[in-house]
Amino acid sequence: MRTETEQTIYLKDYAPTPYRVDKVDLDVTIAPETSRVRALLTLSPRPGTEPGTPLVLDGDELKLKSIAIDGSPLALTAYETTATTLTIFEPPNRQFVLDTEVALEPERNVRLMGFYRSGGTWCTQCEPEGFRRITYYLDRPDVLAPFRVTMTADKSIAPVLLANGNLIEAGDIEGGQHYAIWDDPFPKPSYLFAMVGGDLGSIHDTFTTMSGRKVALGVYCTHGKEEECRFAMDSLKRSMAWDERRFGREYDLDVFNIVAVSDFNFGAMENKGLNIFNDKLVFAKPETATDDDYYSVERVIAHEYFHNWTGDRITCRDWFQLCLKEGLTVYRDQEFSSDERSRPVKRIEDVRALRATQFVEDAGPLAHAPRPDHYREINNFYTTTVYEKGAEVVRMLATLLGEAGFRKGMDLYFERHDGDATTIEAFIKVFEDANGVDLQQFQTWYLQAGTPEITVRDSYDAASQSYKLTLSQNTAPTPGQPEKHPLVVPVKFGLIGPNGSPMSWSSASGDVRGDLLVLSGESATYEFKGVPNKPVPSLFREFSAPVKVISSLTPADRLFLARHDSDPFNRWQSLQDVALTLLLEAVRGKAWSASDIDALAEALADTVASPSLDPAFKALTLTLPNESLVARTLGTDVDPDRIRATRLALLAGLTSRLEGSLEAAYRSNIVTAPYSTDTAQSAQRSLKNGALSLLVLGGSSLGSRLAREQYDAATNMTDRYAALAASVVGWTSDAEALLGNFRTMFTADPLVLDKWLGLNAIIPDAGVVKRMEAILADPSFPRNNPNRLRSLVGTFGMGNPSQFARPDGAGFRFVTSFVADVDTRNPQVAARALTAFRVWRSFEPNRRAAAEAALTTLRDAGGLSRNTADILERTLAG
Ligand code: 0A1
Ligand code: ZN
Repeated sequence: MRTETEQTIYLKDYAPTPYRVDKVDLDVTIAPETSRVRALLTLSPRPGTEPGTPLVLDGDELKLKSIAIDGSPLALTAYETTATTLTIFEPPNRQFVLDTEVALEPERNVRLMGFYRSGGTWCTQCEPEGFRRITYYLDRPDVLAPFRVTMTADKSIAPVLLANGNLIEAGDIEGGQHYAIWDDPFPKPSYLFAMVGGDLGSIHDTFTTMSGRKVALGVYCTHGKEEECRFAMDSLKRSMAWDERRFGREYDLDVFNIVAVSDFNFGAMENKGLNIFNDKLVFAKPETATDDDYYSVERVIAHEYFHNWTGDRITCRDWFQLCLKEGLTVYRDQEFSSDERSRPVKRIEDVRALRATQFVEDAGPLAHAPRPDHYREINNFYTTTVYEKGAEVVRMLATLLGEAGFRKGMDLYFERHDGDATTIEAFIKVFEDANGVDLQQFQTWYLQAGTPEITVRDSYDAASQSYKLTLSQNTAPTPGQPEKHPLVVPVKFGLIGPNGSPMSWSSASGDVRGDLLVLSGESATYEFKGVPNKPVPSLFREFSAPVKVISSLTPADRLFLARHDSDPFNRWQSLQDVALTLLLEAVRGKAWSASDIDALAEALADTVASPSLDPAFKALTLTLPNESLVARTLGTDVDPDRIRATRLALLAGLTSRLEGSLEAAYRSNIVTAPYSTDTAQSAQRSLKNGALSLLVLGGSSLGSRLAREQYDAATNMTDRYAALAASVVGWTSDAEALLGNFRTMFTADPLVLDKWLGLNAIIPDAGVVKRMEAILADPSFPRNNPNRLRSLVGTFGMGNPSQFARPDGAGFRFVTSFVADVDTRNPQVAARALTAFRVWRSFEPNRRAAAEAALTTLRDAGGLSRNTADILERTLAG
């Protein structure tokens, strides 16, 4: 039985390695079944290393074939291998070359970490600890070295040989073999290493950087898919131009290649000069990809490209600092998407996703700080807290410092830390130094888990024309962090007068900086003088901080803001809050009055009819709080069936009042022009499909008829999928037949199969578990492909709350049995699927007991991977 202390790694224990790597020279022979990696590592003791200090390299499932130092083979007594290490007892006390050779079996590597084969393509995934599955190494992010890689393979099987950096030599050798030598002059940690060999198609283009250098760009894929890579290539070029414009960042190598592979544990990977992508984030054509798919391709291409500076040129000192590169890079990709498309729409979408994932994580047993201080399994920290909350923290920094101050800090970051493996503290310091401010308290955002709750109180005194706002903050305890400190909370705000216009004031007291209130203590009062009437406050405009707000606004105030606020985010938020309040009241047993529904319906109708609002914004307004949001807001005693019934009743009430406006919105947003991914066109589709979805879910027979017609007539996937999804979520009488038709129409396309699997998983019917069991039991089901597995089981756990949490426990057991099975092959996929249980304690007692029983059965069966055991133990304990 492993113990807590054996497993846990602490930030406070950080120390540099006693040896550094000066140079890496790899010679890789790729061949079916067994490949070989010979590594020549030039190593030196760091200053201060005692002579005779052992050198301990990481290794995982490696077969050592030979070992030598400076050309002399090592005696058996001079070294030792274990399952996870290679130790050289007494390395030379000067620079030396360690020469090892290992044999690998990439075809058998179904964990998809290290060197593996996807389809026919050999590829790698090294972040965070995959390089140790390729060769013995100091596999940690603060060991930086220049790499040179010679790859050799049979030219007929692998005509394409790619690695990081620039290609410096290539040629044929006898016996049908060929080789390529790639050299990466930028010192990098091993997690950024990549190589690819295979028979691939490709498209090529060039980008001329701001200093006039020409960069050769390539996107590689399965033969026949080349045309589907054009949008990815276009996104790459736009990303390169944006990073120059917005952050002054120029690309640094002569080539930038992207490879699409079908088996990949994540979205994509930022290996220096050779990004490897899950093919679902590269391929796009109108018949099989939705507008959302296109935007995901654009966003992830940008994200990985932006890592070249925030991740590769400046990397992390240790894995605790993961959000140094991830939070910052997500912030950068969010800004890119906002600049390329609609800023308010992007913000609303991001906030919705943050609340649906990160707020849930933060409220449950897996809560952790953006920069945690200990972990058992680093793979379990590629979380929404590290990524999305990490981005929110960077966004708050930008809000507090202003655009120019933020840019000054970023410039200093690139100047001061280029080539470093660094920390959150160093990141904060550049903003302090560039702006002459103290950000020590702000840094707490990185160290503290949990979502702060901000309570708002206000009062108006007509006699003195004074308006007072009092804000107080509280963060509930999270696992391992019982005590919380006050945070620096930037509150973008405005005051709105009775006629709906912005109100000004003659003087303000408290920490008011233009349109920003700053809350730093537990509570603060801001007083505005010279305010002629009682205003309605619009707080947290643009969602200026990742907090929950308990406000003093009445439903009438909210409806007023929904009409008059100049901030689109808060207009959207206000109607969501009105709807959420109604849902919560009804779930708690309070009946609605017809006038409550009338008022919400009227506000929605006005929004939809407004000539000045963006159709995509209108579509988001029509998307009312989902079942999970209601459950999360309730927090305890959750009965998902009751929530679902209540929500459907509200939608029915609204739809019966809105049928005319929804039909008008539907008909007036039909796009007749040829399909394009252009923002205006996709906005129209989103409004049309949002109206359709509300009609169907609200039980309108017009809705289901339109859905069926749209499905049949669709010429693009956005419309076809929207019609199908509405029918499935509303479980209309057509749904089953449409699902069958969809399956046959796209049998040959695995990425469309994922859509079908995802829809099967969200069927709101008691038959869903049996149906999924049958799908998984089909011998032709690709049981090792992460996309397929996640589309079915991941979607079920996160997207079908009433069936996942069935009172009989069958939904819970379906997921735990799946986890037990997949864990033996791909622990990362298994561990992630298990995180669906992060909400288990919020259920009412029966369901809670059923969830606990499923989890304890999984634990008692034993034999779990470290990944899955870590999630399981934390989930049960928290
Ligand atoms: N750095 C990547 C994320 C990533 C992490 C682990 C992976 O392998 C299991 C793959 C990718 C990113 O932020 O996109
Ligand atoms: Zn990233």
